[in-house]
Amino acid sequence: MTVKYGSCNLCEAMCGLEFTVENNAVTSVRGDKKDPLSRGHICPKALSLIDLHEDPDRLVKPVRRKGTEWEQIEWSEAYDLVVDGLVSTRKKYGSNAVGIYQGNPNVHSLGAMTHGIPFTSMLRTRNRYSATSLDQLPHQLTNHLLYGHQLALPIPDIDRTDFFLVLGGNPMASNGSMMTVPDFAHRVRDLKARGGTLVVVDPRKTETADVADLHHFIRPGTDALLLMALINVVTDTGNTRVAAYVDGVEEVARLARDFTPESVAPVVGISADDITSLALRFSTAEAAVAYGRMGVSTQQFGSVCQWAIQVLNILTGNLDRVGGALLTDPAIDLVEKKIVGRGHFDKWRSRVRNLPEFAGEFPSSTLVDEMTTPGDGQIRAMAVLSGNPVLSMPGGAKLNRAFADLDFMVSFDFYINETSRHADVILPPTMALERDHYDLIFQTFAVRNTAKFMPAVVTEKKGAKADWEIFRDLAIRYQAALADSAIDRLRTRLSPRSLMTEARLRVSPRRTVDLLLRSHRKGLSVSTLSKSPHGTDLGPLRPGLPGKLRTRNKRIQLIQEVIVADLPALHDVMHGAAVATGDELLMIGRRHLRSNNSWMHNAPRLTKGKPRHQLLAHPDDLYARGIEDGSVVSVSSAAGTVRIEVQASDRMMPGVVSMPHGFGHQRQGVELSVARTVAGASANDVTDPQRVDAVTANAILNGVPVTISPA
Ligand SMILES: Nc1nc2c(c(=O)[nH]1)N[C@H]1C(S)=C(S)[C@@H](COP(=O)(O)OP(=O)(O)OC[C@H]3O[C@@H](n4cnc5c(=O)[nH]c(N)nc54)[C@H](O)[C@@H]3O)O[C@H]1N2
Ligand SMILES: Nc1nc2c(c(=O)[nH]1)N[C@H]1C(S)=C(S)[C@@H](COP(=O)(O)OP(=O)(O)OC[C@H]3O[C@@H](n4cnc5c(=O)[nH]c(N)nc54)[C@H](O)[C@@H]3O)O[C@H]1N2
Ligand code: SF4
Ligand SMILES: [Mo]
Repeated sequence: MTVKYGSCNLCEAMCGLEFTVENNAVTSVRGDKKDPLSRGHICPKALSLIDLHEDPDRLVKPVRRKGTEWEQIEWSEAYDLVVDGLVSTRKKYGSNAVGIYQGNPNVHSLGAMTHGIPFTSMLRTRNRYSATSLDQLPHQLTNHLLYGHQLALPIPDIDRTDFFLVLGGNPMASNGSMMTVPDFAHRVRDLKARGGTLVVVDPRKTETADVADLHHFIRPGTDALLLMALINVVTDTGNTRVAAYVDGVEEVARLARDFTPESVAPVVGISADDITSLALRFSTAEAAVAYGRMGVSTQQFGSVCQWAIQVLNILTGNLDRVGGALLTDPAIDLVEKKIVGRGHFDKWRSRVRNLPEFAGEFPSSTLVDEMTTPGDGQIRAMAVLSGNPVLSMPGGAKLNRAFADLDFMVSFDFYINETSRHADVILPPTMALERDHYDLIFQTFAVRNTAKFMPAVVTEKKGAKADWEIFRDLAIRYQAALADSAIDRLRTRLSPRSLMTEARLRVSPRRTVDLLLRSHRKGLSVSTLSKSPHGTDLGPLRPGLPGKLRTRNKRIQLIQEVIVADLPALHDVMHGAAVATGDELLMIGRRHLRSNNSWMHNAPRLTKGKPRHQLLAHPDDLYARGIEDGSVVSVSSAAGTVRIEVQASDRMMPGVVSMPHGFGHQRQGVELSVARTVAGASANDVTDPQRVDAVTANAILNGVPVTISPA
């Protein structure tokens, strides 16, 4: 028996783990008390890493679909099929005919970061989609506009703040997002012990609201009005302390002038007095920070919300302040060292709906259009990398049909899920415990600077391959297959460019991390980090502006035309443009500690106990519709209808219902290897791909008008 240390990669919290390993099998998982960031915290999902490793349904070798049957094949045969499918589509219809979706787990896998990106770049398609536009795109655009880099995200200094305002996030369940914060509960306890305050704004009284000092219900989709009113009070009362490198303060005050607490109150559902008091408490606190997550990003005014949150922090002098919001100093600094580009916006537009790209990706809400609308540039083949768009994207039912109609499809996944079941070939990588890990992305968003390299905890199952090996092998074959003749192939292979690419692809993720560490910080390497298996503490967040700004003039311009252009629509909402009418309710989403997006529903440790998929609704809303608690209801929107059990909950704001996403595995009676036993419907059969954030076209997953009736 040996004890090994590492980190969990299932969510953004990066909890340190202690594993007991016997005969190449993990027998127990505990929180690592010596991890400088997570300090022993874990959640139930960490234990399910064992379930995942042992799961008999998990694919270890590639499979090929024959109608509705699956046949296990060798890696080389699988590669040939995939390369042939992708290359022949490209040669026949052009490179944009191949679409790519990169799902959430990509950012949690080192190999996908180091080797997946070079592979997908090789496909040279503009039809790139990812979870970004179902999630944090408004954050990335705001970072890009205000701070000059899509990943330059100021992180709440939760360990030292006096006043923490959380809008549309539920870190008690999600363990933080765009803010890596393991052990949120203890950090809040410490905040309160030093006399600090946590305020939560959410249409549901969440687990985070339960530990807050104050919770305000808000009508879904109206946070931008609340934020503009907060800015209104702050500028009106002169409670500002603005840094010398900020431009546009007066214009912001002018833009906020109409959005008085009194004008927005009836629409947002928070009284004018409460709004004023919130603004005053926020702006007079020694250090305060506003933070907004899924609930305010994936809604009608997602971009205005994320911009306004930054503006509020900036105007009150809380950007770059200890206890405010600070840019991080990760050991591998993706921003400073330009490993990730600064991003670009609206350089080109999508074919069917004319929607803007961001950083080379189109909004996921239009993937279904690009797949189903005939014409030059229509997507005929898809590569889905660790994702499940049929359950994760608005318009899931239509997407389901669109995937079935493709000429070719490959999924990189270790499960046959609702999406990969349409693939011609599924390429399964090894899972978390079997591969080296260094968190390139979430170190950038963490509430404390730390670094950890985790060597694989167990050796991989026989015949399995790590994701980076799969991308390497495919990329090398793909490059060769693009050539038209044998002589051409030889010439391509021997060209300096492809030799270089090939050499780069052959460098393992471990070696890549080592090179990056060495070139970034004196004294750091994989070998030095390995000497501190619990992780290396690099200290609390530090101020560093304007030096850390990536804007060209090293200043922050608050007034951004693309954002300001959406304010007239916000005015209309304030002046009565219907948020919901008549019998309509507004549907929002939620997450649960024991559930992880669209997967892990077959991990016995997680799925046992009470069901968690139900539609939550206020008892008065059920009573008014003659619906009984526990009965099955139809939930309908302009986009579709599902049937789901309803649960009465006085923790819901009246007029609002909540349905978690990632359920609805039993589609059309198909046998999948995931979650045969978990009930529920897919929220994304109800969300509408036609309704998007006007600025970025980010998906609207919260504040979806629905009607419900007894089924
Ligand atoms: N209605 C609604 N829809 C939503 C959301 C919402 O709140 N409401 N949330 C959105 C958000 S924030 C996100 S991030 C997306 C998530 O949605 P997706 O991007 O589709 O990601 P997951 O649901 O996490 O799908 C993960 C798939 O990746 C596989 N996988 C896991 N680990 C690995 C790995 O290491 N390698 C490979 N190759 N595969 C792996 C799993 O088996 C699973 O099939 O959903 C979005 N959709
Ligand atoms: N256990 C668990 N943890 C996870 C995940 C998971 O699936 N399970 N997924 C991970 C991923 S991919 C992500 S992106 C993060 C998300 O992390 P969070 O954003 O913290 O998680 P959510 O539960 O989606 O919280 C969104 C909150 O917004 C509220 N809300 C909805 N509409 C509105 C609105 O209009 N205004 C306001 N103010 N609030 C609103 C909802 O009620 C909900 O409480 O979690 C990550 N962590
Ligand atoms: S909170 Fe849970 S899932 Fe997230 S990293 Fe920690 S143990 Fe893993
Ligand atoms: Mo996400």
